[in-house]
Amino acid sequence: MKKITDLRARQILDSRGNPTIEVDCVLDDTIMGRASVPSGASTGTHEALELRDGNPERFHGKGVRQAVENVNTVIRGRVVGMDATDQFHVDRALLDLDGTANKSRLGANALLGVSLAVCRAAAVGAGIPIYRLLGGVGTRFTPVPMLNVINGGVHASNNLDVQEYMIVPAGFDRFIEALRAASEVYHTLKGMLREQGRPTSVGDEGGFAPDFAGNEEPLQLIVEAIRAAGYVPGRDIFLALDPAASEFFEDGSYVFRNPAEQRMTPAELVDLYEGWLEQYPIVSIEDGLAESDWEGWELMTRRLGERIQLVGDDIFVTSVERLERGIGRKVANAVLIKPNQIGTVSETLDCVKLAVDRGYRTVISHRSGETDDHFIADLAVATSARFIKTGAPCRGERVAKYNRLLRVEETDGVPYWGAAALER
Ligand code: 2PG
Ligand code: MG
Repeated sequence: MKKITDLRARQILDSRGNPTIEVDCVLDDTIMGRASVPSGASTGTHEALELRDGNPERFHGKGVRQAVENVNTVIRGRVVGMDATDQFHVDRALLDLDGTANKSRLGANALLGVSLAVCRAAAVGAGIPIYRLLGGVGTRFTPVPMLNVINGGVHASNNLDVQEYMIVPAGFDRFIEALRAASEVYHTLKGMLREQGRPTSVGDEGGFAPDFAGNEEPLQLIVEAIRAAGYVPGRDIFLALDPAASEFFEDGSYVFRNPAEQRMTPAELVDLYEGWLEQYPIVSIEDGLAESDWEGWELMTRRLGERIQLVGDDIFVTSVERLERGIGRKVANAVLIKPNQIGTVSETLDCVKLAVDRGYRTVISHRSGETDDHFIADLAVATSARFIKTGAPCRGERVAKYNRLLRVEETDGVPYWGAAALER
């Protein structure tokens, strides 16, 4: 037994310069696990509640003093004395203590900070990495990264309606080679933008964020960059999109504003995606439709679900309940996994398990507001997830996760999913 002897939370800043919560979990007065919590911008309505102070005089209302205090008082009082290696019971205790459906009493940010810190402390105490603690001998693969090289939507101040344009270097034998290719394409793309006299400053997730002539232009440019970097699109490197469609869903229509206002029915937007699939090597679309548009999602899954991966983010919010509903209605064929959408490590693992049991793929994901904590890299390896998306190969908080995977590959020799990740 590794007894939790102390728990301490504090406010730190995330990658956008907003407050977030960091938690230290101490075992037997000697071992410490530290973790911090990310924060979304295009958050789903059904996500667990991120507790913010709402005091306009401090951090424009985004302070997390109350969440910090919740950890340092009521949660500390309950969790100190518990066994850190018993993640399930620690998480149960957190849920009971909160007692609400959406973690609104203590805050999902407070709960997740504790859940993650306990998990890390248990791994440190056991002298094994988190991916071994959570994955055991079942740990089989390192994931294929989906790197967001062009940012739009609410992650940038440019004119793109589509939020994320990702490159997917699946056609390599090792993670280190895949990451190298991604970095080379990223820098080739930067050179092309510079040559065109366009800004190369980056968005929240490290992708470039200039204005574009429409939502299709980035696809053309990325394919060109892949070629110019010496790789073959559709063989070495593929594309993926996260339009984050909940953000442009208005009164039952999908509204693009670039280059001009275009109102589309769900079927028309699916037509548009289908056209893109004909022209570009796109293997995955996340949140192609909005979180509340279940009928639209059914239609999109019928039309595109056999051809590509359709990932539910806002519609599932890492919730077993919502994913179950989606599986029942034949909606999507993959689920995005974000621990802070649900609030504890155990519930995150429950959602992964449901997906795996029912033949849905998993994509482990960062948030647009991040810290240098690389827990999700371990989570991806622990669960042998096919994919991880954690931004561009740029910005410290993004590369922290990719660099963690490099180390895992080097020290443990866990094989790369590679092209097999794209198989049915
Ligand atoms: C998403 C995420 C991460 P955010 O929509 O998938 O890329 O964005 O964290 O802003 O919700
Ligand atoms: Mg998303």
